Amino acid sequence: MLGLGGNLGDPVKSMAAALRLLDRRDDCRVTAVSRLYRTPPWGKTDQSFFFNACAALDTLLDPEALLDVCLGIERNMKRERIERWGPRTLDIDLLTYDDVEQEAPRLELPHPRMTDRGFVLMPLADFASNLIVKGRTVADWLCEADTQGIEIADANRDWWRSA
Ligand code: PH2
Ligand code: MG
Ligand code: MG
Repeated sequence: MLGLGGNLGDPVKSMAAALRLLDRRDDCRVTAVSRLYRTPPWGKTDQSFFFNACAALDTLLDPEALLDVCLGIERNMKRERIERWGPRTLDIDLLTYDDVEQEAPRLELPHPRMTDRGFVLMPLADFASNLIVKGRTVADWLCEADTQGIEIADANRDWWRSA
């Protein structure tokens, strides 16, 4: 599962382009995409609203190789890593990979903060509410998460094919 987000430039266009790039690869296929959400900034709150979405991927790549592909796409979208949790054109996070649990410094799985972020759990619940993460379903985690201010920006699941 992937989480996508951004709040600089045209984040919806960047997220859509990223999903299309992944889907076009021989070794990846996008199998589900959430609705598109507009979300208040989390962590560092003095920045613009974000757009967020999640996607499911079938891939032949192992987690680290998939991470490299995602970082390459972020770079192509001219993401500049200026400050932690700061503004970004495009952020692609690996949330889960099958049942892999690892604490590798480069890539921790499941994503360590996904279970308390409404902007991840809400889109993920669109297509994976029964997925078990750290012992509980996405729907269960979502019940306890702060989802205040999160709005649906596009309810059409195909938003990424044309944006
Ligand atoms: N990403 C962050 C920090 N804060 N807030 C929202 N609403 N959406 C994000 O994707 C996001 C954030 C760091 O990756
Ligand atoms: Mg992130
Ligand atoms: Mg990231």
